Amino acid sequence: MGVCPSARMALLRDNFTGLLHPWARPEVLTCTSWGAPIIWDGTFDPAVAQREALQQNLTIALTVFAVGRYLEKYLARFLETAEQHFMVGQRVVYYVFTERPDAVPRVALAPGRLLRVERVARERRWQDVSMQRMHTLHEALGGRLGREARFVFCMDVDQYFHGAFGPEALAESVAQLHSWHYRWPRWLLPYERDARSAAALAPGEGDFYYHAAVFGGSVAALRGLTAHCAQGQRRDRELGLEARWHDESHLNKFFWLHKPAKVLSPEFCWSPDIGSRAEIRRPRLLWAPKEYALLRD
Ligand code: 2GW
Ligand code: MN
Repeated sequence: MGVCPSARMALLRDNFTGLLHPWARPEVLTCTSWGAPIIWDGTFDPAVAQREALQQNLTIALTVFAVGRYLEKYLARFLETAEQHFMVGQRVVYYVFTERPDAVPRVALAPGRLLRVERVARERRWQDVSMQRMHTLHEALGGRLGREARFVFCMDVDQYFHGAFGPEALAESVAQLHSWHYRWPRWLLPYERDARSAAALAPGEGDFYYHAAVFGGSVAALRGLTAHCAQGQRRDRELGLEARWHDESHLNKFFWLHKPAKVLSPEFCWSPDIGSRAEIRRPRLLWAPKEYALLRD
């Protein structure tokens, strides 16, 4: 791809890039058509990103929902590996949303890191557990979470950290390339296509297919994102509709309308079922195995 001049300009305005070297990965796309960096291993210097972030004295929040069986099945490993890899050396506050605060595992936290547990109601349908997250996050961002954090990452719990996930990933708004879809032609991407849905993308629309398991940004940007998605979901429900991939469909619509300032390569959230690929050098999050029969009842 070589150097992308507009991306270089965007980088100068972005404090947490860690000196990007888009030319370090000539075999992959390292910059979007609107000039946002797509960060791949080797295109940034983690030490520089770390230093830049420390100078800003940031608090970075990580939100995760663990409702029903997902708590026992996934939460401990998610948090334990986050301690090893997520924003190590920065000030971090975890927000765990669950209907059973007492059952949250006690994970030893490094200095400068704390965990808050927020109680949420348990939805009846699993689709609602997933979709309700946007509304709950919106409220949280308007409250204590929004006051104490400068940047926030929102993640699925059914995954675990496997490599450093540091401040190079920070930006005003951050979207994650979906590991199953990043090589697909645009017309095949699983966007919502029913024009009646708030999440609908018409043929020819859509930049990438983003994975809702990881998104982030400033508090203000995420207030906008969560409001957009929650409202779209509510509107669809009133029409008796539900988007194809639930909250993920609405997220993809949002990022079509409001382009992310930074895009994470599939290395940041990789599915081991895909197997190894030359361009996936160092996965940072890995999808945990699913047992649908056990979990989706
Ligand atoms: C969700 C689906 C079926 C059965 C259970 C659940 C469930 C989800 C649950 O019982 N408890 C729970 O806490 N969750 C939370 O919702 C948890 O944080 C989980 O990671 C998240 C999304 O559900 P998940 O991970 O099962 O969905 P995926 O992996 O198929 O995720 C993609 O598609 C979803 C929408 O269908 C979301 O957009 C998600 O962000 C995407 O990664
Ligand atoms: Mn998931």
